[in-house]
Amino acid sequence: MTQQITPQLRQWIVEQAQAGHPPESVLKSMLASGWTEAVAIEAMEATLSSHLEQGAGQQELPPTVTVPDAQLDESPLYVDAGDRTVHVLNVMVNPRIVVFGSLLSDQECDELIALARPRLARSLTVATKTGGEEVNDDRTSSGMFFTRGESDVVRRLEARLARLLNWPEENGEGLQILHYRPGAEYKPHYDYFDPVEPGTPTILKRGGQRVATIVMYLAEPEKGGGTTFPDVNLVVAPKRGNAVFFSYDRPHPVTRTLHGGAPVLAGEKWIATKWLRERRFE
Ligand code: PD2
Ligand code: ZN
Repeated sequence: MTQQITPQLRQWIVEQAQAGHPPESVLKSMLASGWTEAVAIEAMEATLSSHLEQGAGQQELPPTVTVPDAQLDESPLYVDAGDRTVHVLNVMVNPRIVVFGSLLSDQECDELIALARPRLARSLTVATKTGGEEVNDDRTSSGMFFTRGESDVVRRLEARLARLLNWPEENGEGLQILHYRPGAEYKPHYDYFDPVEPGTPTILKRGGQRVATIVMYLAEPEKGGGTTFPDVNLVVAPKRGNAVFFSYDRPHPVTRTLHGGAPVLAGEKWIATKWLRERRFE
């Protein structure tokens, strides 16, 4: 039986490319749904080249910007972050994802949790339609924000992050603390603000786009609760004191920075997240 390249299949292939999925993963999905390899490759080549010829592929990507990063050029095992030597555990180039070890001491983790606990409320996410905030079923944690420089431990950590990631402290949003109980999760999302959403221009007035995220693990669950990067099949284990850093140089899925917090299966997970903006965050 020959396999037909239908208009629906062509449309699906174009959508996958537009969503930033690399050809290998599109091919893998097609093989998994029963397409023979030769037909799948031909369908992808024919569809994407004719799509490009029609000019539809000329859709402009947002321009790239400079992003924070640690100085890892000489593949160091440790980085001097001013008041603390931070361990480099894993480094991925594209997408840029770095796992750091021992970024925080146990005492700092405990202090942040103790300061946050009485101020927790059900987590809100930015309402992209309006630029305000809303409760969202994709995010079943509870959390709070510290203001920048609010206490000794917060100031110390902010200075350490600025030095580690070579990015001004003032470009950081206030530190956010999140608490996940068993069953709580954060479904995969991008941290940048979607340029096509109507609320985005308002959000950008406070310091431009988000360009990087660092998620720091303050208390580890017994099972589950890893930070997932579905586009690259990566799960970062939520080990206390460690952190995962990732950057995105344009607000677009081509950055492959889709990420989520997997459901906590046992125990409790506490994290601190710092989002870094292009410019001073007011
Ligand atoms: O808790 C996490 O692992 C997680 C996952 C995705 C945190 C965030 N996003 C975030 O704070 O942006
Ligand atoms: Zn996130």
